Amino acid sequence: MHNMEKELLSELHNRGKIARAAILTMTTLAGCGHPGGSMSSIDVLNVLYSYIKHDPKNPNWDERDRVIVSNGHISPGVYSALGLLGYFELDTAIAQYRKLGSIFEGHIERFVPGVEWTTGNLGQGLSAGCGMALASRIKHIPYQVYVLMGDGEQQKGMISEARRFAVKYKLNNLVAIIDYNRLQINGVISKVMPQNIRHNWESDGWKVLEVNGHDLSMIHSALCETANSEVPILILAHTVMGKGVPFMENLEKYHGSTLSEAQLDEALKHLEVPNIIDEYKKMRDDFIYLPKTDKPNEFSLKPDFDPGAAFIYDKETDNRSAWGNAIGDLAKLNKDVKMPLAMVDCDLMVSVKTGEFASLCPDRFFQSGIMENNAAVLSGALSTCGIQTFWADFGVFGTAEVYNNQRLNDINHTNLKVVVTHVGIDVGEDGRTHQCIDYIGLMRNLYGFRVIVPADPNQTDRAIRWLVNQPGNYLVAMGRSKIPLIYKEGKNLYYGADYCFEYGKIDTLREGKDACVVVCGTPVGRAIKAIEKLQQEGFFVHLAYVSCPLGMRENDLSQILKHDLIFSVEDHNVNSGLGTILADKMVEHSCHSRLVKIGIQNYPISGTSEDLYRISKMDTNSLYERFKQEILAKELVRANGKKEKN
Ligand SMILES: Cc1ncc(C[n+]2csc(CCOP(=O)(O)OP(=O)(O)O)c2C)c(N)n1
Repeated sequence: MHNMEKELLSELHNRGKIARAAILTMTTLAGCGHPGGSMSSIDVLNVLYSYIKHDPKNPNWDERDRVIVSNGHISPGVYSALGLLGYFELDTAIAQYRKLGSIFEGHIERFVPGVEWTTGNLGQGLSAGCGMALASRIKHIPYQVYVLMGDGEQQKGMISEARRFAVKYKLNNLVAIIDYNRLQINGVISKVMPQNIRHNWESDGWKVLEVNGHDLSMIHSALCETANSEVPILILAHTVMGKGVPFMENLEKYHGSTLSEAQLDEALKHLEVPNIIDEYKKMRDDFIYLPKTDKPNEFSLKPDFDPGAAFIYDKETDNRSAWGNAIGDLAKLNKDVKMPLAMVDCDLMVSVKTGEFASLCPDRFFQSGIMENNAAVLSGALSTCGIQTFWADFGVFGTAEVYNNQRLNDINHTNLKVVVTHVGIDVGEDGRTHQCIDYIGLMRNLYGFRVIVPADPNQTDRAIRWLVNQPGNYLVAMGRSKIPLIYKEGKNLYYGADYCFEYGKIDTLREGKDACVVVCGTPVGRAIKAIEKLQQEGFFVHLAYVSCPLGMRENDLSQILKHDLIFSVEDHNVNSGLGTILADKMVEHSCHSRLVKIGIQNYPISGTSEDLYRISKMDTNSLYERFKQEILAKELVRANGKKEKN
């Protein structure tokens, strides 16, 4: 038995009252928010923060224990607990809660000192916890990770992914806590969606401790018990929604509704805390909206890897092999560097070419199985802990399957490098579920993600060697097949030994004045052949390769927009890929040229890549014919115009 000292117990008892008063005041003041779960979990939060190793004056201390609050809607509870510890002024949080421009947003944000992970989409916090717990092991910095969740939240399937991952990797520095108040928005959890929480966790291999989540000593004892466990532990904390104010207790309506000012007065009397809402009102009025300075750099990596020497490919191969070779080489060269490289895989190691990395760095290769949502968030979280983290998967699974997880990574300013293969229609005969034709459109929605689509194995090699030293979130996309190497007209490799990757640079593969073809992705080889065929007939077409569709350099773009006939060629959804981005750019630049968007018009069918490009009219011959037809039509219009003038 671990007895809490009397003094601490009484301090925490008192803190519970003040925190509850703060929760109620800030939610009444804002007229919205989630007081019920905040009050059911505040005792757990207060005891937890009194127990862990942390320093409110140095919130980013490397050795601190991490607390992730997965049920981010209980922000009033989190702000109250952290404010009382001196992470910031509690009065400021109360006054500014949910006000435009304040850091004290409706759901907790990583900008708030003491908040480790922005949450709000339920179910994702345990995976982030897995990532941070792994980081402690990789970096040999001993700390504990605690993840608080709601009980309704347990309905999310993704939590079971994280549970299994934690057990597989023996993350005994990870402790989960559930605020078991038995209510969620629409009522009793057993009616909304029955579940056997204890059984679910135990059957996945977790040890479960049950406590009264309002008994401070009991919570403390349970936390002490987690210290030397062989397996990860769940503390199931039986709590009461709205605990501390009798007229609020056990009512689901207080999940998300606030008290009137009169009710607040009554509640504060019960809590024996003075009501100073008028002072807070004034402070709130005085807070003026200032555009929030997003601080991605604060969370950035400062990588300093040896990028090694380029591997030069002079024989046709696939981009994914070039990626696998490059990351293997980087792993070899950077074995003893301070910042580790890590790789996450989802049961596709052979296809996504991470085998060499896995055998070189078995302790930094993590197999998440067919649990992509978990993989996305855990690798995102890992990447925020000073670890250059790569996650390799098929295109559909690394983007569409986990879109919201990537969105959360983006919001959290992670440093994740997602490397996806089998994009576009170059996926073999797997059919439409596996044809990742929408990744550019999806990633374009995520303001911080950058996308790189290398043209050939040589550019892939150089892009990966460049990428290893970049902070921030990137998606690198490549197809499945062997593709032709890109040559200059003089037959030297375009991306040869003297080539360096530059993000945003548009590569001029061929010069010409009759039209401009802009390509992104695997069809580039076919486009080159089509243009060479036209050249033999005396048509000279400019060919630009866009490897960074979301970051095209303005200067390079102007070289494209000066043409009066522009084609976009890509094996992406024609409604959301490169062509659409180009169309936007043309409008922005008042460019009135004709744009012909060649892309994927509908979900394709199963077939070899060659067949699919043919039926999608992106084989060499179809491209040649389309280019020629448009050039001739343009010339005809011009000739007719001249005649009319004469
Ligand atoms: C993925 C996701 N789905 C739905 C919601 C909307 N939502 C917010 S809180 C909540 C209920 C959560 O219940 P519980 O975990 O028991 O929290 P408590 O009511 O105890 O605060 C729901 C459905 C959400 N935030 N995230």
